[in-house]
Amino acid sequence: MNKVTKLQEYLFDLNGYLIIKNALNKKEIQSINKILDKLKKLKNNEWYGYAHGHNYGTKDGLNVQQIYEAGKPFQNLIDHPSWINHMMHFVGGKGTFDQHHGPVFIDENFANFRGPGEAIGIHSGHHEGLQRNHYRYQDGKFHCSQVNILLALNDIGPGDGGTVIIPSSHKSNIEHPEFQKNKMKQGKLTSAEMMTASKEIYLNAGDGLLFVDSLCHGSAKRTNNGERRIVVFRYGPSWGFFRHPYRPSKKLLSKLTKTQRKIVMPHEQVLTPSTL
Ligand SMILES: O=C(O)CCC(=O)C(=O)O
Ligand SMILES: [Fe+2]
Repeated sequence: MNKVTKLQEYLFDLNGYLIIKNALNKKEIQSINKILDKLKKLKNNEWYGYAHGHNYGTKDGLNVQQIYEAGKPFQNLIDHPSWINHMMHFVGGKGTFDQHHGPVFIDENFANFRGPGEAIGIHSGHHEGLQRNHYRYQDGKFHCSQVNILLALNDIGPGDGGTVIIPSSHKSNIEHPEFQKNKMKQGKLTSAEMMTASKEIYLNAGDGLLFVDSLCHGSAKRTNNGERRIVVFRYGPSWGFFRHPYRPSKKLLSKLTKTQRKIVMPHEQVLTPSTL
């Protein structure tokens, strides 16, 4: 399992993100892409087993929610050795209440396909003060509410619609003046890549962008032909709850290791017998 280095701790605190090179090896990328070749045919609101085609109604491409239901290559991502230690470290709470029912919890996991002309508008930032995605460091420990791993399944370079971040905005107190919320609402996206101080992240297939969700981020508009493929897993404390009304299926739960089960469903329901 990859350990968190002192330099990674420093950079994550400073910038709000890290890049994990070769988080997935060639074999893993291949087996994931083989399944994604089938899933890309899904339409919004169509099911593939327990995985669900989904879209926010903007031009941000197709999401396949509950991607951990789509086969073993995705199940393996739940506690993948390239980043699981980082998630436990940055979500924090080790040995406390926060980890009473499990090391961390995945509240959303999906694949995303994005084609020409598509992008996701810029969102988040510390100025919003949201509990769900906040960044906190106190007394030598991290306590983040949501840390994401965004995995590139093909190379993401200029024109491919890469993720755009505003480094260090997980600590910013002021909304970016170029953040045009109203335009976003109208479906006219602020071009994240045009914003002052933004950085477009280029990744090779298999690299992972690990970031605290309060970092202001979005993506560049894809101008190249073809598609961008990513998978995102979001981790938070075990007491968190699912973002969407999806739950892991019994079939999936029966296949997972004990640790994986706790990460996708920290509690097994306790049924109190009736005393009547
Ligand atoms: O599609 C992207 O590059 C960004 C995805 C995103 O906003 C997220 O994972 O929170
Ligand atoms: Fe996001």
